Amino acid sequence: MTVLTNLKYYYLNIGTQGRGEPARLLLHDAGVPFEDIRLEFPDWFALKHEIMNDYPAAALPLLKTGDGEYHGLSGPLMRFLGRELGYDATSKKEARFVEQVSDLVGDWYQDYIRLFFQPDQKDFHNKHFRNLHIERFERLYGHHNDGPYVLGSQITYADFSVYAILRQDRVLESLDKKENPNLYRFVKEFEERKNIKEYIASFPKDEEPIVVPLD
Ligand SMILES: N[C@@H](CCC(=O)N[C@@H](CS)C(=O)NCC(=O)O)C(=O)O
Repeated sequence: MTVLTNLKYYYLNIGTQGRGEPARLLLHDAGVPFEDIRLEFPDWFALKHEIMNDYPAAALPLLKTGDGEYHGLSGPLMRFLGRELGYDATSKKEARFVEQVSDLVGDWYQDYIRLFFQPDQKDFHNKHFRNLHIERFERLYGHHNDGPYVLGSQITYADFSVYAILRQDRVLESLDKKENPNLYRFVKEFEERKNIKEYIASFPKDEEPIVVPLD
């Protein structure tokens, strides 16, 4: 817990979109203050070259802790925060399950983020990938029947990532109680968490999808 002071959190300046949002959600839920640094691309490229020796993965999201350590990339970062802040599974078996959920969120982001570069692929994504991901997570959230979180009554770091990707791919807006009861229950409970409720109330009402021009 001691390293989680003077936190600097770096991600691209793209609102609540992209891989940066899960860690923000978790830090808000935990009530841990952090400097939320949102970079334009040129600023990121400058920083990237500055920190490459210490952080050769050199990609975002990135959390710099008060002890000078770099904690980068969404999966490992979320796991780190989970361990440090008490959002991790307690048994090895459950820890494996939570890691699997986290890994599958990464796949969903990978599919979705392609649309930042190829927005014309949206219909293809919706037809071939979006439903596959929704079905996967509906099943995962039904595995521990007591819910509402993916591990049952205990929230873990993966839940923050799942909420963020459901929002990113605009699943929240059309979530149907009958069709996806497990995800529905999760979202309802998650949004009622005190700090989360306050934080998401501050979200911009409508964010245009990100488009990154390729030359
Ligand atoms: N698997 C990594 C992907 C990391 C990644 O590609 N991040 C992008 C932003 S979402 C990035 O930093 N791009 C700029 C760069 O690599 O310089 C994760 O989940 O965090």
